[in-house]
Amino acid sequence: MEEQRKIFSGVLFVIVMICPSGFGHPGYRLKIPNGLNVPNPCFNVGGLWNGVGHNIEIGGGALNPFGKDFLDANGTWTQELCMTDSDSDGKINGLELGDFNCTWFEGQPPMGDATGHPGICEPMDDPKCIEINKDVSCR
Ligand SMILES: [Ca+2]
Repeated sequence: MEEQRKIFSGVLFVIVMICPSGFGHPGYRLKIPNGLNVPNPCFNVGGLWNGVGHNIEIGGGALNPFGKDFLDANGTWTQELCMTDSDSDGKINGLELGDFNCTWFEGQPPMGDATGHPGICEPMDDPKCIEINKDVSCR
């Protein structure tokens, strides 16, 4: 039993070491304005949404529309990505992430605070958002 526990711990350690992904890609979050401070749009949850490009808060799994657009932009905050409304809620990504003039670049403080989530249509109970957010998990 003790031996099994040691083997399990060892396997778990290896998995954790070789799979650093899944927790909101800290490196990617520094490549977008306010990437570490994107509000969680789920009602009655609060806090931050760390997996900014993903459908679940902790990241990993499927990409949300912003994650797909970010990938298409080769993981770079471009003028085009800033001007895009990835989640189709009527607010461009730059507005949601506090880069109101689309002038931010990596390493700079953003112009303002993030006002929304660029990959999740808000408000979430808006009829137009329900279909767009069908893969989003608020658990
Ligand atoms: Ca939007």
